[in-house]
Amino acid sequence: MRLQSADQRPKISLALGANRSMQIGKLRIDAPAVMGILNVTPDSFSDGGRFSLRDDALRQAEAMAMAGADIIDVGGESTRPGAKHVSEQEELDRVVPVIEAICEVTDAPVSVDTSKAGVMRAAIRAGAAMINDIRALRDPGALEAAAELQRPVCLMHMQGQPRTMQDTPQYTNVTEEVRHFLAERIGICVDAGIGRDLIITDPGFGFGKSHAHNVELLANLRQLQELGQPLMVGLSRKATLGTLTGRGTDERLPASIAAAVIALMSGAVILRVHDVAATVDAVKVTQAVLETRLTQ
Ligand code: 9MG
Repeated sequence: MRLQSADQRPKISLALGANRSMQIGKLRIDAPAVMGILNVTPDSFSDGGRFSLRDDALRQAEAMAMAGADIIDVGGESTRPGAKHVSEQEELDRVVPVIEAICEVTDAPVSVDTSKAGVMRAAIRAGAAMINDIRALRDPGALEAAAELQRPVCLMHMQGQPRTMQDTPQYTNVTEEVRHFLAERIGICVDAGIGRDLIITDPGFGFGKSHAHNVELLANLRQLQELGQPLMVGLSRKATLGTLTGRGTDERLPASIAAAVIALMSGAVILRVHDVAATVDAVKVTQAVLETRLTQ
């Protein structure tokens, strides 16, 4: 049995830029979309070997699709500060079987969270519909691979590298510097042959940003709409929400929902989250208000 992808939510005209629309696999992005996070790393699941890792990941993907996830983001390398480097072969071994298995059971498009050109190519061959790159296609060969694959790609801002990015993040004006970086990357992608209808942007909350930088970026998120590309936001359970609430990672659902609603009200189109069902409800409420505003 194939699982249904997200239910039909009412559509609103979104911040997709002038006359632009975006398609991710079978999903038309004409309403806010919820992207469920699926980390395929041994520390994310019971570590009972490769088959069990794949089966656990598939079960979680099915649960997210049933809960209303529009997209499932599969990643094989942890991006947490201090996380160990993973070889290309190891990343391939983790994500490719999981992507193949998910594509067999659901129509929800799969995104591959990677910076490696070889993993991008193999993931798309396995059925992935989108690339999510925290390095915005800056790693060797990534820009060329994305141009060749012609799939939607999320360009994320990050200052530094995951291992050290939280040591001393520094900006004069964080919103302006993130906007400038993303505008530059969009230009480089367009010059390489990646159409604007394939480009999503993301400010990269928590990636080389202090707590104050994250709060300032969220407060000014609307300014990133000037880029004219769909905006993706990942704040789910992040440290900055822990700083604001004093809560541990597993207790940050209310704060994550608050952040998701603020992001939507500021023009975000894709929310990358752990808690799909709760976020889908929050999207429905927020969307009803945004639509009513638009029609009044
Ligand atoms: C992989 N990953 C972790 N956090 C993320 C975020 O905020 N955005 C995107 N695009 N990817 C992320």
